Amino acid sequence: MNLSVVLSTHAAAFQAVAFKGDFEANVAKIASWGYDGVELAVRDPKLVNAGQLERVVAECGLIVPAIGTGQAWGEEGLSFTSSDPSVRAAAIERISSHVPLAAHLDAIVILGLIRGITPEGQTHEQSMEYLVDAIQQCAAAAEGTSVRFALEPMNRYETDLVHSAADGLELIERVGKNNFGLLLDTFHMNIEDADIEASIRACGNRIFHFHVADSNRWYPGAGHLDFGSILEELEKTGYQGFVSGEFMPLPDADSAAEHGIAHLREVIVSK
Ligand code: LER
Ligand code: MN
Repeated sequence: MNLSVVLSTHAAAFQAVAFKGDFEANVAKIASWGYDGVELAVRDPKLVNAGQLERVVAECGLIVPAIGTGQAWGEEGLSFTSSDPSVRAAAIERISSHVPLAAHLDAIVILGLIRGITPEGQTHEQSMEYLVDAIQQCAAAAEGTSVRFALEPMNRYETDLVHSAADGLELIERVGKNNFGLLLDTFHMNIEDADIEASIRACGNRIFHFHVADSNRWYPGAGHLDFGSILEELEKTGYQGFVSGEFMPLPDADSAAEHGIAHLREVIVSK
C-alpha cells in the first residue's frame, strides 16, 4: 500500500497540515522517511510553478496523489454554498483552475472545506442544491481529462454539510458524475460513522482517496483506532490509491510523520 503525507505549498492556518513552508527541504525529509508520495495543499494553483513543483517532487522519487484545496476557504472564504453568487462562482472557478495542475501531476482534487457551511438564513437543502450544482460544474470542467474529484465527509464541528460516508454516497447519487467520488478520513469517520470498516465496504470503488489520523488526530498509533483492520478492509475494496497521513504536527511535525509511517508499515506487514 502506498503511503503519503500532507504538505502545504505555502504557510497554512489549518493545523492538521503537518508541514508548512520550506518546501524543498520538507519534500526531501518526507522521502527520507520512506513515504511514497506527498499530498499537496494548494490554496491557488496560479501561485504554483507546476514544472518546478513536479521537478522537486520527482527528484526525491515521490508522487503527488492528491491536491488539497481547503486553504481557499480558510484563508479567502471561498465556498460552494455561500449565499453570495459571486463567492460561489469564485469557488467553482478556483476549483476548476486546479484541473490543469492535477492533470499534470495525475492527482485527485480534494473537495473538503471548500463546500463551506450553511450561512444564517439559508436552508440546509438550499446549501445541498448549491453544493450539487457546484460539483457538477467542476466535474464538467474536468471532462475529457483524467482528473477526478473526491469530496471528504467531515465531522459536525467543521461543517453542517455531508458528515458521514452514507451522506457522501447520497451526494454521489445526486451529482451523478463518474469523475466524482469520496475521500474518507479516519479522524472524521471515528466521530461520524458507526462502523469504520462497514463504511469502507459500503463506499467500495467510490473511494478515490484516503486520509489517516488516529482518534485524537495525532499520527496513526497515537490513539485507539485499529489501522490493521481499517487498511485491510480498504485493500479488500480493490483500492489502488494512496493512504495519506493528515495529522497534527505533535509532538512536532517530524516525529509525527516518522512515528506515523512506522506504525502504518508495521500494521500493514503484520496482516
Ligand atoms: C481536510 O482534509 C480535513 O480533514 C478537514 O478536517 C480540514 O479541516
Ligand atoms: Mn482529511
